[in-house]
Amino acid sequence: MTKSADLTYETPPRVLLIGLQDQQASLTILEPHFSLTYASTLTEALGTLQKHTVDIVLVNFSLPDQTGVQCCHQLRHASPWSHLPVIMFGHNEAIPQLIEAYDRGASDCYFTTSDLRELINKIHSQLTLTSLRTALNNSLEREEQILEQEQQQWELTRQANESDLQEDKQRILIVDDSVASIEILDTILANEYDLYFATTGADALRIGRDVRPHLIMLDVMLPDTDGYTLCESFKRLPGSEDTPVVFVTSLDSADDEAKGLAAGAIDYIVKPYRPSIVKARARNLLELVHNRDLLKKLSLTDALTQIPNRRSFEELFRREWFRACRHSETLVLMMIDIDNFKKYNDRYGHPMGDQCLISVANALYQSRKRSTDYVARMGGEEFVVLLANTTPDTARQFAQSLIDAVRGLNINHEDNEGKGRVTVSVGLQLCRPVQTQQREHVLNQADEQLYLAKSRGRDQLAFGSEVSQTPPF
Ligand code: GH3
Ligand code: MG
Ligand code: MG
Repeated sequence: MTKSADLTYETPPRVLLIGLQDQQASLTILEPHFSLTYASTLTEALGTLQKHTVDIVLVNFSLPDQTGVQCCHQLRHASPWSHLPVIMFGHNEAIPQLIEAYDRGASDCYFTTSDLRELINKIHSQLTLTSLRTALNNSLEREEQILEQEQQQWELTRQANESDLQEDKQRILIVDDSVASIEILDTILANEYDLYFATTGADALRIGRDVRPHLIMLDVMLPDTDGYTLCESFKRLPGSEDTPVVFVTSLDSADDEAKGLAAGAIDYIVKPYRPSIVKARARNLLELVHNRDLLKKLSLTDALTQIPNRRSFEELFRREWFRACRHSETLVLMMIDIDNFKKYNDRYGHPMGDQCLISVANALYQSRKRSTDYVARMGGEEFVVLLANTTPDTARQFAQSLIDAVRGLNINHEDNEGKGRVTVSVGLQLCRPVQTQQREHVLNQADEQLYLAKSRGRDQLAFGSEVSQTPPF
């Protein structure tokens, strides 16, 4: 079934009718609208589905070897056809099975007491719904691809930032098929930078992925590709999108330069090299990269505790929410708040309060178990934890381990309701996100749970779960 822009069908939608041969005479009314194929049992229907594309299925409530409702249920679980809309078809006696039919995955039901034109309308409605759903899924898929790239980039940047802390030299990838050119650049730059060399486009991409250079110097002419294409490939390589590329080449026409810049290059150096110019340009560009990366890192890190900040959380929450919707996975949010922290500040002073915040942040951060477990400081003495695809038991254990970790710090707190040390309360909300739901709602629910934990005496967990219905498609 393909639909043209004016929403009329270019080819008639294909309807598979199961167990409806005896209705064939009356169902001729469908023929001007749809292309019909009959099967007498589910087995025969599955055979047809293997060979032909079908847009919608009609199932008789009574079949020779099983009930129509059973057949519908099995179709719903018969991947790759589980997405096909199923309309149940029956006489009046089948009406009591209506609820069961919907429970078992029927999209709609038609009873012969109604005009057959209603059946035509029902089929059209289901087909429209299906095409809308497909369009929605496609756009969700596209958005997910973008988010996944963002996620990869985020991870790579984080790893790179961590490894950069231990390294003092920035990395430059030099791509040139001329060994003489490579040697010249080596002489000019080797003292100040870590240099990596590639003589083909394929090698350059591989090294680029492994080494994550801070700067790429590209020759325009290479044996297996040209520099412009390679530059575009680097711009698509996760983690390299923002790495500056400089063309180094003996081509010196204005056209070449324009082409290089259009491909995403940031600068253009013409051979033969003047060492002072190459050095100055490399230094300027690398300083730019360094400052940009630092800024990005600072903007996502909490200044006091050095763990991710609220902005970082909001970025991640958006992504994880989307992923959970897409895969019908659970998401766990925890709001964590230090107990009687105002009194801690009052007794021990603000600087000690800051030290306490740092220790608690570290304890929470170190409690992460999987690479996807996420901890951030929301602000003040409040933290947030996000766990993807987690069972209630694991979530509960995780929350308890956070409470224990903070208790285990044994930070003296005389005014904490007799507990003697610093403690936290945790409000946990487990959900199964759906696209139609506001994600802020779950944050509020976790906050409500936190309020409960506080009111029940602090230093404890309050657990909320609102696992929404899985959508029927
Ligand atoms: P509860 O157990 O109900 O959470 O009581 P509480 O005293 O912890 O909560 P309240 O919201 O009344 O007080 C929070 C305190 O956290 C007040 C504020 O001075 C302190 N605080 C927030 N941010 C910082 C910070 O960055 N450093 C320090 N030292 N204190 C902070
Ligand atoms: Mg608070
Ligand atoms: Mg508090």
